[in-house]
Amino acid sequence: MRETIEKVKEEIKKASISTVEQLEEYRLEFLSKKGKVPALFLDLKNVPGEMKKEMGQAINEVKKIAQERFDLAKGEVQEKDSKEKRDFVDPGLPNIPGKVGGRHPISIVRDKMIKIFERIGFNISHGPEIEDDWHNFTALNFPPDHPAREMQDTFFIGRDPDITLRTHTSSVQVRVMESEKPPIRTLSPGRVFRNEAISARAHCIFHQVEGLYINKGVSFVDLKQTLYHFAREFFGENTKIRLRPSFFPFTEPSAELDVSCPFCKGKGCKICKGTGWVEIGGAGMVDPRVLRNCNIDPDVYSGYAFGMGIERITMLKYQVNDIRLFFENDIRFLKQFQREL
Ligand code: FA5
Repeated sequence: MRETIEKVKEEIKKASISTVEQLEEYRLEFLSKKGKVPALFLDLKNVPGEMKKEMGQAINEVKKIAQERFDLAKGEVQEKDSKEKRDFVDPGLPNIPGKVGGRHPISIVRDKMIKIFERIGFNISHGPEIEDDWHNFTALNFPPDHPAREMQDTFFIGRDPDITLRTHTSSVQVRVMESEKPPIRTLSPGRVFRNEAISARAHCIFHQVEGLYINKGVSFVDLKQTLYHFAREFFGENTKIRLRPSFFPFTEPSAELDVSCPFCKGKGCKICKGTGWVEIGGAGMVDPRVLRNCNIDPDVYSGYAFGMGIERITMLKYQVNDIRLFFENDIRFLKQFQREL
């Protein structure tokens, strides 16, 4: 009997249990009702009375070892098995369609605008978003302390009143005129900043597209024709434009640019507040003082400039009723433009 007990004990120790199947084989061989450990208990009845106690203890010891070995192996095997299941990749499974990002509506509209102007000979120029007073105001004929500066509430960088975040892309006009000789025909898209209360129609960060054409004999007719061309290309061929007299220190004469409402086709609706027209920007003939500030002789050259708000144009194009949606990056909003190019 003693030998049998020792033999079973050895077998228990040597049994290899590294898979779920081996664990089950082990359980059947040693612990199940017909297993080797319960069999030892059955054999106990054949042991002479005086040996029973000692043999009983030895068998209980084997049972304890067998159970401990089983519990330990069970933990290890189950952990290994679930890791294998987790790591398993079935190469035959169908592909999960990946999520592809789309372009932001402001970028889509900016690029549409660029394409329209590039086709009629405009090149693209850029300037810094952090500007000095000269390029943002003074060269553009805003005299120091002139109330016109308050038209565009300014963010200053630190305490230096000379360094600002540009309030409009007209600052790029100045940079281009300072560095290039006419003829100049350039478009400057970019981000601008104004210390304004945020509402559904206005933001403190927005985008503009500036246009500038300087040459000999440029007139208001050229300006009007260019804006008309843009409006028809962008909003559709039946679009009309309207230039309302206005004031900008850097253009003379100056005008606000309206397009016929793309929704009601000029009949009057909620979007255009019943007027049939919506404003998209400002424009005018470059003031001779601005040309002189940039070393261009106003007796030889003349030019026009215009500046349009990209957010406002995008809102009209896609019927977006709140400008804040462009900055919130809500995926449900942005997804709607995914198929646009
Ligand atoms: C200007 O910024 C002039 N620099 C435009 C210009 C350029 C006139 C060249 C003449 C010659 P204005 O402040 O009106 O003008 O802004 C132009 C356009 O920017 C507006 O028509 C509007 O479409 C947009 N815009 C202005 N303020 C905001 C704002 N807070 N949020 C969103 N869009 C705005």
